[in-house]
Amino acid sequence: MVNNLFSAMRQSIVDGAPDTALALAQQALAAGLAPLEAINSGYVPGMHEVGEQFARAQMFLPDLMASAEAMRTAMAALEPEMKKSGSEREMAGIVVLGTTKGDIHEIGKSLVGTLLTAHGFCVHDLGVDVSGEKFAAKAGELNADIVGVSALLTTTMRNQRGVIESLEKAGLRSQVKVMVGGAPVTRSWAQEIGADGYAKDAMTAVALARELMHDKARATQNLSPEPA
Ligand code: HCB
Repeated sequence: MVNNLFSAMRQSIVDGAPDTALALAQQALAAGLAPLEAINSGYVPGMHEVGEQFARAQMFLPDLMASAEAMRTAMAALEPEMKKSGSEREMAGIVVLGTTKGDIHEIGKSLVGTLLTAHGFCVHDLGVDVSGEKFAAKAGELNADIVGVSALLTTTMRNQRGVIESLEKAGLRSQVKVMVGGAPVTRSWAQEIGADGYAKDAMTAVALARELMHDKARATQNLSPEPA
């Protein structure tokens, strides 16, 4: 039965049908299904299908936009449930998040933000089309622990390197960890540009953010003077 629900969710995204996507999200919540499972097993496969059809010219930009709208509607219904647990926990770290300059894809980045919040991180989402300078300015202002940079286009991936350079210029690189993600991004790309980590999806981003916080804590302990 749950597989039928996932398959209907997937189809609602392919059809670009926000009303159906919303009704299915509400059905999932009423049935006690974990929101992240609905997203990962229902809606995200729909997005992948849409991307493939777009690449084969079987779908066009307006279709892509309708699918994105359906995805946003479903996420808006599921997000409050996902965020609930975060408010009761100790703050896990400060994250500045955004999609890099020239890129307006926001769905994946926002999902990462929602899950980080749900796991106790304090997330400042700068939105989309964000310059390296803006990332660095906000990271400095908030004394951020982590900067998360999303890129969905092969042309905008290189701006992730620009964010790291902006952090270096602002003298913040040693205190701010950088994690990168987005469909075309890989672990080897992350290494090439000098990022501290790569996450393939939102749950991996949470695990990575925790790991980066441990690294930061270890580095601080090693720097603190020996007790007299
Ligand atoms: Co867009 N688009 N798009 N698009 N789009 C892609 C990305 C293509 C791959 C589709 C294709 O051709 N197969 C393609 C890019 C090809 C390439 O560069 N090699 C493409 C193109 C070409 C374009 C335009 C250029 C089309 C045009 O205008 N001709 C244009 C670019 C506009 C711009 O940015 N300047 C464009 C526009 C659009 C919209 C506006 C219609 C819409 C976005 C709407 C919105 O976000 N509000 C859109 C969409 C929806 C897509 C696809 C179909 C889905 C993206 C998505 O939301 N995926 C996408 C196809 C695809 O990616 N397979 C297609 C679902 C989320 C959950 O996954 O990968 O974004 P995610 O995020 C994951 C993961 O990567 C990781 O965690 C997330 C959650 O699990 N993660 C991070 C992401 N960021 C992270 C940061 C971290 O620190 C850590 C982890």
